[in-house]
Amino acid sequence: MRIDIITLFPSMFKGPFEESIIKRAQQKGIVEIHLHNLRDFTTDRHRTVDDAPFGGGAGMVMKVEPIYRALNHIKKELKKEGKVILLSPQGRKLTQELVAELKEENSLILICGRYEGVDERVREHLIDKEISIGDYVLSGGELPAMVLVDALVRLLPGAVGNERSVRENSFYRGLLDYPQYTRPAEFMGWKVPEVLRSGDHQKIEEWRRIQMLKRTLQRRADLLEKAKLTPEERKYLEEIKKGKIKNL
Ligand code: 9WO
Repeated sequence: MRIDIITLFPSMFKGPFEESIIKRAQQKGIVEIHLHNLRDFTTDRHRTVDDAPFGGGAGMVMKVEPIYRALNHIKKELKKEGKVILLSPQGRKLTQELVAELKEENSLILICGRYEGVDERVREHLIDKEISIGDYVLSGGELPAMVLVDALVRLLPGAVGNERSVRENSFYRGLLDYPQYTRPAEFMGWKVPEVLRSGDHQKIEEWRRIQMLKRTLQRRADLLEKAKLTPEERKYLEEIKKGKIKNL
């Protein structure tokens, strides 16, 4: 997959993209990430990327022309059309489901906003999707773009060992993780649940399933409405709700 990112701050991406999984995925050729400085697509002497809003008001708005020129430049480099995505608080909420949809694309072009926002004509004419990572005010779309790339790269074949599949699968199905422990078995008198040290893999599997359901019910009951549960899990969930299962 090829990902092009249009930003006023390309160096913000250096740290996160040059470590760990994203770094390795690039080295392996699983993902090709190209950063583009929006300022390089201006034509005036002052390299202007923003201007005052029509109609007045405080703050500045990102101009449409440099974004248009950046997109044209990138599209010439691409063999196939790329999906153009604006990171914005007004977009569709990023979920694991949406990430899984995006991983099917050959090429994505991400636009990071700054200032008070972008000229509406960018939305009207230049983009295919608008994505938000959540409802909070940020300074720009760069961190959201990094979040999207991180979530996406993990799903590309070969980017992560297959060890991830079971647990991320549980998240994908709409459930929270089960509790995890590692050595030592006792620290400061705090013990690891006996069942995990029993070596009984069937019991352990059942315990984890119940923990996932209990946690999701207690902390994120909203997830259960959409969760894909097996008939057995539905039965467990009913028993948990009735208070029949006490093992948390
Ligand atoms: C400004 C504002 C003013 C009044 C009421 C609500 C408001 N929200 C914002 C706002 O979010 N402004 C953006 C901040 C303007 C463009 C730069 N900023 C930004 C945030 N770019 N991208 C994001 C973002 C946030 C979450 N997910 C994806 C992108």
